[in-house]
Amino acid sequence: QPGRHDDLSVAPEKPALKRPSQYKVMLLNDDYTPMDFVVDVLTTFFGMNEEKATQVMLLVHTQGKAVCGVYTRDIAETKAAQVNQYSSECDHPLLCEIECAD
Ligand code: TYC
Repeated sequence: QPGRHDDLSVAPEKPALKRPSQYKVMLLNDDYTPMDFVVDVLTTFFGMNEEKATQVMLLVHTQGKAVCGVYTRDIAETKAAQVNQYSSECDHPLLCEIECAD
């Protein structure tokens, strides 16, 4: 019958589901936060091992910023907020921000 859902002669409907946008959590360089503290943040909040955390910390230190991880919006916002709150509680100026990845 014409108009049936599986009739290929009718235009396909727009898919109901879209892949959620991905967000990069970026760590920013500053002149005051100790390198050890940054490595500690990267292992604690982003599940990196010591070696990976040291690489990313040095990348931020030399380039100004670097990606710590890519997540859906809610998770990226939560990670950045947790890092910013922890740094502020420890009296370090370390900052995280999020950036849409797509
Ligand atoms: N630049 C800092 C220092 O020399 C180290 C640092 C690295 C700070 C990465 C922040 O996101 C950062 N102590």
